[in-house]
Amino acid sequence: VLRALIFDVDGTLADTERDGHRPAFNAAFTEHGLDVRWSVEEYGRLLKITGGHRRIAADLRTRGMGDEADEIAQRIHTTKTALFRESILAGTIVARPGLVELVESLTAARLRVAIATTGRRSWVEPLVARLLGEGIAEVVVTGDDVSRLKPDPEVYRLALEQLELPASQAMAVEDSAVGLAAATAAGLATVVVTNGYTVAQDFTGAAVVLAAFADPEPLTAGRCRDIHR
Ligand code: XBP
Ligand code: MG
Repeated sequence: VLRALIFDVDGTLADTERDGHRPAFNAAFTEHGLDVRWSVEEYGRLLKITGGHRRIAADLRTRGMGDEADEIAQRIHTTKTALFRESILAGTIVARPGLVELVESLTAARLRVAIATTGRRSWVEPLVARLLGEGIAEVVVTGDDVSRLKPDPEVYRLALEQLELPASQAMAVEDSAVGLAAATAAGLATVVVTNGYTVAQDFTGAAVVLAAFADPEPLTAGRCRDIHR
């Protein structure tokens, strides 16, 4: 039986990569006096590297920076995290269409809701509270809580542990191939809801691949149970 849905955040709850992270990374580069600007195309490629700090460090290394890349990346990422948190508190990030209705359907059907993301807790918590409602996600596991980021399954294993459920009683909701790999390695069936950045990726092994939460028919608790069976 299905007891819980574990949601990814970036690209799944909202189009955060497009509307929030990329502009915040670019603003942080400027603030630190670096002549780096990630285009949509370039950022799409860089998304394979999970974790903002690792993403910056990898890019700085391809620009010829050596040992100092990690430390500079850390500083830029601290600025980026603060900027992104501010934009969340200002209300600039909105839920993907159909997400709020899905979550309402889940809580009405007494299905539990959890979060498993590689993002940082300082912005994840206010964003999740804002999009889903305060206290709706009973478990929130972030990049601060694990030592290995997706595609490693650690974040999903920790979420299951905190839910006190076996993988067979939960399902993941993801937007990317990296996230699908993490959830699958934790033993979870996975619903993939693609977005502009991920639509062309390979989702072999997903329980179902959808282009939207609400289109052509709404994803509901009942449909989640059918997919899980
Ligand atoms: C998202 C990430 C994160 C964000 C940036 O992956 O990899 O690193 O892009 O957030 P997923 P931070 O959707 O699989 O969780 O800067 O806080 O890392
Ligand atoms: Mg994602």
